[in-house]
Amino acid sequence: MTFQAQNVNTEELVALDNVHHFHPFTNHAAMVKEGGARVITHADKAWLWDSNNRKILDAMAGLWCVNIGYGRKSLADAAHRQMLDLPYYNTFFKTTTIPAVQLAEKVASLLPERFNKVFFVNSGSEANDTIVRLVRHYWELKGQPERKVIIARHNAYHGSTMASASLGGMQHMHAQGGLPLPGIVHVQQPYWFAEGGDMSPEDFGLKAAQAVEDKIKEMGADKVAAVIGEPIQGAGGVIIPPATYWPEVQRICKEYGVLLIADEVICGFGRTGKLFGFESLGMEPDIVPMAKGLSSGYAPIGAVAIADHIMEVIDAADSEFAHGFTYSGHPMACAVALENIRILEDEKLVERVADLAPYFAEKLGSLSDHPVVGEARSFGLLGAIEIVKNKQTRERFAEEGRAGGICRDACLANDLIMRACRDTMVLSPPFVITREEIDLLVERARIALDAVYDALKGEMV
Ligand code: PXG
Repeated sequence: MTFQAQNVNTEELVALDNVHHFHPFTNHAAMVKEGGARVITHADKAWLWDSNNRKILDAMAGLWCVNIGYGRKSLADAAHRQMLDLPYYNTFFKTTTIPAVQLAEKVASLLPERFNKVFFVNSGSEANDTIVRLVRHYWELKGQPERKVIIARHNAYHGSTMASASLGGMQHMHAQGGLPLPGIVHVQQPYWFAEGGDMSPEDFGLKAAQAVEDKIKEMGADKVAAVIGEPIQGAGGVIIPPATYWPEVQRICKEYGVLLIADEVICGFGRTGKLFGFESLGMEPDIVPMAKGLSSGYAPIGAVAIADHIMEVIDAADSEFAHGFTYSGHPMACAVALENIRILEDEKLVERVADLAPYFAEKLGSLSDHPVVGEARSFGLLGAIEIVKNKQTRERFAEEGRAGGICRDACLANDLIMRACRDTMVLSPPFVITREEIDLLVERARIALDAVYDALKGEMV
């Protein structure tokens, strides 16, 4: 395959990267000691190439985002055309642009009827920051300014900015920068494999939902603004809640008049086999943040869809929402997102996910017989493999993350990208992955699990 940056001097690039490039979520000293970063040069469909010309199966679709697969020329063409016509103009001060209008209308048309307004941002983090300000502003306008508390879940991921990392339930993130912000509280996650003990998944789902009601009562129902959750937690380890969970949380939110926010940054645009995760999991959200799948990662863009009953309060107050970004509704990013959605629809890629899901589940499930696998689960094209020391008791290996790290490194050595969330391996392949590529993925995953077994079997007695 040809690509623009031919003849890469890998050594020189890596040396410069080590000196000048501060990577996100990276232990730099350790990365440099191990020889530095891998240089990814080009990609096609579900495959990446690095500067040493290794061809790698990307079972993570980048970072859960390149849903339509790499190498789509029409998205590059859409960006090119838009940048020639109008590379930038803002959407503040009563101006708009053609792609921003078209994308707002398109996104609204994909959502249930009650959603007609879309606020544009540049990332999932910005979408969730926007929501913290929006829901508090909404309750102030509604004459209930004391409703400030937002309930989130432990081990959730909602982004990396101050407000979105506060909504997230990652302790190692809260430990840096004095988080969470006041008024953001966390409750038990619906993670049956890790926390369900002897309960049936259905009973455990109800128990985890009860934690939301308990927290509402503890904080005072008149103090709670909203509950936020990913329909399926992604970065937490592809945690698929029991079927009882979201309908019960939904019922509780309705009972106490609390807004429900479905973070669709990973699940949105087809990953669960329906357009949005809330449709698959039985939620009826009032606000929907989205990003990644909106443009399949081809351009940085996110959005927040807001239900009519919230907009009515904002409009009736005749007040300005004092919030926005230079690049809210960026014309190039909107044009790319529109072309991405056209491809999703024309190639019926959401239907393809639904169609592939049973095959993916069956193949992934075939790994459950492996001695270090406690569970292999999936929903749509989201998958997880739980690495354990004891299959019966679900006990983990010592030093959280060590077994996962061994597995991830063994995958890479074998040209497969599968991410480790502590000791849970996670998968989120592009929607264009083929059945043969799923077979290969599972074959390579098994080899990596063998490597974990070889390294740690001495601890399994
Ligand atoms: N919500 C969810 C559900 C996410 O998964 C965000 C919000 C934040 O989006 P931005 O665009 O600000 O990154 C995310 C992002 C990982 C990983 O290691 C996951 C994400 C981002 C980076 C790394 O799994 N999810």
